[in-house]
Amino acid sequence: MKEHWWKEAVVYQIYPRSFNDSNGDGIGDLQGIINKLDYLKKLGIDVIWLSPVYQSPNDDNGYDISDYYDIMDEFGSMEDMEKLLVEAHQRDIKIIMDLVVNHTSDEHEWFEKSIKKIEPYQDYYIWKDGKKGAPPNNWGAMFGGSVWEYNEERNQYYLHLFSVKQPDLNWENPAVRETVYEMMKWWLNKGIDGFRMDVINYISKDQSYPDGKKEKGEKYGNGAPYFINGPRVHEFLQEMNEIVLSKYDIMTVGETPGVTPAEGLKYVDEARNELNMVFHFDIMDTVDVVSDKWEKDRLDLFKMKDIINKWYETFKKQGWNSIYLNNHDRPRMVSRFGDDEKYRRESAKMLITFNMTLPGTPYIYQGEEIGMCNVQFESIDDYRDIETLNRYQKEIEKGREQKEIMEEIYWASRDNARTPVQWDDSENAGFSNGEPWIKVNPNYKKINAASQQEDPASVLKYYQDIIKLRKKKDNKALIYGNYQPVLEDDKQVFSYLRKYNGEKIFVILNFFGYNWEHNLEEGIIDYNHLELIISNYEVQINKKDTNFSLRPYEARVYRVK
Ligand code: TEU
Ligand code: CA
Repeated sequence: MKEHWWKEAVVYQIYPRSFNDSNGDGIGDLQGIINKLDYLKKLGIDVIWLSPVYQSPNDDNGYDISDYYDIMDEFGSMEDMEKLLVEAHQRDIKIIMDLVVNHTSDEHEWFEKSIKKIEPYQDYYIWKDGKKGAPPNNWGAMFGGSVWEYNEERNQYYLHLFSVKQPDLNWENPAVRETVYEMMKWWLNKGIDGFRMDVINYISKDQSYPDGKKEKGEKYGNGAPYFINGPRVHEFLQEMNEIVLSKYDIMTVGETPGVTPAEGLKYVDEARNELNMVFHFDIMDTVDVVSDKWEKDRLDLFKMKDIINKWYETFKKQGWNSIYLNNHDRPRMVSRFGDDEKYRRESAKMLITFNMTLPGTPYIYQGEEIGMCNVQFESIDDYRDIETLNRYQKEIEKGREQKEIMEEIYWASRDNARTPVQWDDSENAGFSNGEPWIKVNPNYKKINAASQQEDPASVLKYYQDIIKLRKKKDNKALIYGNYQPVLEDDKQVFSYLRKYNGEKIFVILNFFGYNWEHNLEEGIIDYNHLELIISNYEVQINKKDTNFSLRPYEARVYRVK
């Protein structure tokens, strides 16, 4: 297997608005990130993925960009950005930026000129005539309503897969692609180390724009089959790779909702020259009822094992995966896959052990390293996320009980991940001296970075240790090793071997809040030659004891000698 720095890296995602506020306006900013670089260095991460910091009216917190060449006023200036790059690089931390080019903001100059048909912008977006006063087709948008918005001035409809303020760029137009590539080069020449590409598998649309299938009782049809992995997406990415990506030593990760392993491989197959890795959503979906993220499902470990197997088997020859258990769009990992009350510490540590020992590049989302949890605000007025607010409105209009809707929001709202990082137990969790743009999780007195820094039993300390462990030279099996499932038929325990050049590592994880006992069969694993290298519990191994037992959410990693 080819070795690359981005395969060995541990990535840390920063959602700048909620990370650290340096000037007391209640909004996280670039200087705030600079102030925490030493903390991140101590944590041991190699790469920061910076969610969008470009100029934006913030309809979708920066995922609606109005100027790719400028920094959002609230976050600071281009000088701050340059300083962040220098300061990070001095500490051997790389920075990848979010590339949001499926759409722009409707306040982008390109869109304003496109409305007026000013060249070369006339066909920068997807404009269509209505059908007898109705939109061009029946597709529903991700954040509610139709994907088509009528513009009076141009007397046409424009397509927006997300909010009305996020018009989709027309990738069929070569001038659009050229402009995007230019912009990417501009940032790479500034010294950034790569891109996370927002919904990059949505950029090519089926040019016939057929109606989508409608579920019973739904007002809109499903357009996804006509824009997910669309007809020209690989052609576009190969072009981007040839013109831009291949010219730099960078890392690229594409966000690709709805891809299967076979489709995913097309994006990352080394022979095809597109991207280094993608984010798939299969692991996320294990605890949601498929196709409806608002509905909770019980964790089925067989499903999870199956997913890990399939992606590994499909990718092992010439692909590379990325592993994450939460991000700015998904609720907190410990609340979703673990137990955020009784076993918060244990389950947070078990889950990061999983994340750090599976094949693929691991991603940590800010605050995860201290075991931050989901939040439950009593009033909808305390929520900020456009998806959550639109959804609430829509369900209220349907006549549903408010309490029921709030329960779903507690489970699935993106704001679960967007409350400010809990730095210490002072007011506003040390995030800001002013009033934060979104309320702090009230549990910050108990859960915060300061109190964990010195505590040997803390979640934070465990993260520091396991990152160190993953990067030790004699643990290369954790990075390049093959993956071999163990105890496949067990519904409570997730276990596997990683092997590389004679090194062998054995991982065993109890995914539930009760004990597990088992006789490890001879042959699967030679327990006389196990050397424990990390665990979230104090472990005493009786060498002769073949009866293996694990406590709630217990995680153990062994070197097999
Ligand atoms: O998310 C795209 C995406 O996959 C959405 O369907 C996502 O699951 C959404 O959050 C619904 O819950 C990306 C960004 O990560 C997200 O923050 C943006 O809002 C979106 O694109 C539009 O840019
Ligand atoms: Ca600020």
